[in-house]
Amino acid sequence: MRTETEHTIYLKDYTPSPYRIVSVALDFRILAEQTRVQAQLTVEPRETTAPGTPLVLDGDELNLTSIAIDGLPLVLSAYAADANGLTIIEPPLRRFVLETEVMLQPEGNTKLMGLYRSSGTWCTQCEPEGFRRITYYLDRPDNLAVFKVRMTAPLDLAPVLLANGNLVDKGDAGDGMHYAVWEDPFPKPAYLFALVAGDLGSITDSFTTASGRKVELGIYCTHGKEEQCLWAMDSLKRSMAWDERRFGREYDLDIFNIVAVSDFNFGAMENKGLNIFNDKLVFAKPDTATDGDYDGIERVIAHEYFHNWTGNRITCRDWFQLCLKEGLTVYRDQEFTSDERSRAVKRISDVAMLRRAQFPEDGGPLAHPPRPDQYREINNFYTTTVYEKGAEIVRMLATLLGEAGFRKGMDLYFERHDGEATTIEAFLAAFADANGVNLDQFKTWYLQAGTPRLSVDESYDAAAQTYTLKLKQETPPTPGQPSKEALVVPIKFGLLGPNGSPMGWSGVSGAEVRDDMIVLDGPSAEVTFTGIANRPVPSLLRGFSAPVILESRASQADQLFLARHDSDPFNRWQALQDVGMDLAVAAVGGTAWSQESITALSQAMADTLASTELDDAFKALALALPDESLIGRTIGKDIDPSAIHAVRDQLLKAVFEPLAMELLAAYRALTSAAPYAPDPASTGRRALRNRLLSLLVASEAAGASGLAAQQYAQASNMTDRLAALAASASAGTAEAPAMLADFRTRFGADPLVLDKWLTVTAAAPRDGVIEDMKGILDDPGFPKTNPNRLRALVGTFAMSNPTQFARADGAGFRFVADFVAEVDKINPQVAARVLTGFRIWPMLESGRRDAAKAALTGLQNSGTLSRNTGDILSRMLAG
Ligand code: B3K
Ligand code: ZN
Repeated sequence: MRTETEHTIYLKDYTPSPYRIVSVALDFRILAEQTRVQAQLTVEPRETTAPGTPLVLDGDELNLTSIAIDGLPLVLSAYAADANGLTIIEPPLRRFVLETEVMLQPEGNTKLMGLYRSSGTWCTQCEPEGFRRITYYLDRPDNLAVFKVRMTAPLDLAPVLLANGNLVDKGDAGDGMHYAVWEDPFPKPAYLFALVAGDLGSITDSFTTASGRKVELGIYCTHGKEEQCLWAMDSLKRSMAWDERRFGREYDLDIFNIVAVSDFNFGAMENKGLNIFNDKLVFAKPDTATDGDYDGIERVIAHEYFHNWTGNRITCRDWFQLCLKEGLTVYRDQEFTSDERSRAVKRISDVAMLRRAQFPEDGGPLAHPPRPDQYREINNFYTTTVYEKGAEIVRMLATLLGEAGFRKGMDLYFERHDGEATTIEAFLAAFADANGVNLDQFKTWYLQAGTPRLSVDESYDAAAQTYTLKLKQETPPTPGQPSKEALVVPIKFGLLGPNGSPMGWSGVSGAEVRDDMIVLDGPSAEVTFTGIANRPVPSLLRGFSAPVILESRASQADQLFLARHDSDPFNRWQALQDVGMDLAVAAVGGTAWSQESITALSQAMADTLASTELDDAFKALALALPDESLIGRTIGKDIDPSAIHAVRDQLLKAVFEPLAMELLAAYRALTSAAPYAPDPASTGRRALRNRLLSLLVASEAAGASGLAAQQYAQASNMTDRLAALAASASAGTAEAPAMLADFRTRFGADPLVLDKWLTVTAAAPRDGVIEDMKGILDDPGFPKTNPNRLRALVGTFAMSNPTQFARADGAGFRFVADFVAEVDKINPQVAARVLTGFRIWPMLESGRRDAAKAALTGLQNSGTLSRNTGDILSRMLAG
């Protein structure tokens, strides 16, 4: 395999730069064909910098057209410049101003990093290393500088000119051109730089901070979409208020702008005062956006806003520390959603997501610690391990320290490090110092990859009235980390008495036990409770208090007891999942289920549905069986996705078909004529109703497929319409093809809704889906440069259609590998991300494993790959 320049960066090699850039003045002259960028960088050597130390600036696909220091042009021998960097051989050993000029072609920038054009709008993406595609710079997060930006552009093409900070000047520049000058008073790393120039509509609002400062808020978008930005604006204002209430953090500039663009490599970007968003995370109206979309918008608007303190005011010293800002900010956005909506439902959804996305990463060839210690391509480390496992680590910190202790730590972190670029060590030190505790062992969570397995054995001694839990933790080896250390695992728990009420104890020994939490900090522990009059049923790892795989040998009877009685809603949900999982795993292994165990699970599902104490959103999550990939991973090796698919289908039928009458009655009772609103109660009602529909369809209950077709046709909002379509397509009902065709015609003109059609198409487990996808991709009108379209189709296929992606004949693997080779030439980030879908390959049965390996090897031999794709591919094959 040939890849672009191969080089590995190590955390241990971190050194501060010998020079600092303290202020930046940028002048952009934007024209239809090209953009000229003039930069004035005020540079200072450090006190320790030796005379003659060169200044080495980063560049990427740049071409230098002029260069001067303190106004004097440099002679050729004084510097070395190429597309990938600029070296000033012997800079002055004092403060000086370096002036450079480069010419950019944003129009042809399909990588969507640096300055590019999306539907005519000029916009930027700089994190992590995109600023070097705009000008030569110290493109590393520990260089903080103040930025002043002047933009000149044609008035007709770009009446709106935005950058970070505050607008300080604007006016006419002659010849149909106009200009604007923006200044950001907060020193920032270059990855937070942003500008936007385009012909955009907007909505405006304002927010008054707790200390009484008025902030002007704006959301910019394609003309005509303004009213679709109202939910995003509402989410922004609630986020601003929440961060004041919960963390005492106020916004710090007079302006906060968001711009929605249609070509974007991921969700959104937290540039200081000028967030840029993938439009799918801004636009919402009831007939084109689902409850899931509304939820995603609220969450990501909050996430990017919260970065203003956790990421921007305090940033990362180097990219190894990425989870310092990402894990922490995900934790903050999770807490926001929990406070705004249902904490239990949020927790269950987040854990389901962690298991679906992060556990397979942590258990496969791409496993890495939340804080990695080496990388070849940093873009490949914006992973669910860094984000979601990173958030779990922060959550454990909060669990161990308690809410007040956690807040003290956060306050000290802000107080100590505001305005700095810092590290995980500094973050942990703030919590340790604020609470007088030692977090040295806790830090291992950041350094060690792999999902720990926590096994539990229990025994009850009736004579002695003691109850003992034997706990053991073990983390399996991961690439580059053959042996693992014991972690600090907070295990929230409760003991349930015979009638389901909490059971107390008179004494406890064997491990640190605080009220409702066992803190396991060694490889194993034996915890004995005394004064226990009856054998209790243990509820362990309540609220999923640590990101581990809990292996308990609980009987089905105990699990169903927990499903009925546990006061912890997470474990009530978990118990039902576990019962379904045990039955599915046994059946795949050839052990047929007993009618008794099926009846017991059906009855528990029926009771859950009928409960007056549980809410609709919770019921929607509880009335489900574990998904196919989770069943596969629980089996752990020699997986045959088709066999799992078949078993899960049978299990669904066995459990839910007997309940068809109840499901249908509940479905009917949940019908509402109220106009669409995205509030938690209405969202929960729709979620449950649509869950019932999908259970009826999947279990092939009489009349169910017609009911879905009817819901599809009569739906008054996208949530209900898409749910009916997805249920029909995934079950392959007779009505599904016509519904799909109708959806395509009805919404084909709206790209974000077209993505939903692409997703449903790509996720269908039926034969023929690969041919259909080829047809779609080969259509000359299909936009191969748009990440949303590509991810909706091929990303969905590789990540969420195990039966077809991992087909025994290898056609799914070959299709994705060919796609990656082609798209890698256009947009390496999209290609590399889709390729990660292969991470399941080592777990597959041997025939499929060989087919996957052949496809990966074929890709390896297909020609030059980008560093992004080459890095994923080599780790995939080595692991
Ligand atoms: N910080 C950005 C992600 C940048 C991804 C670069 N490949 C958005 C976020 O996490 O908030
Ligand atoms: Zn983030």
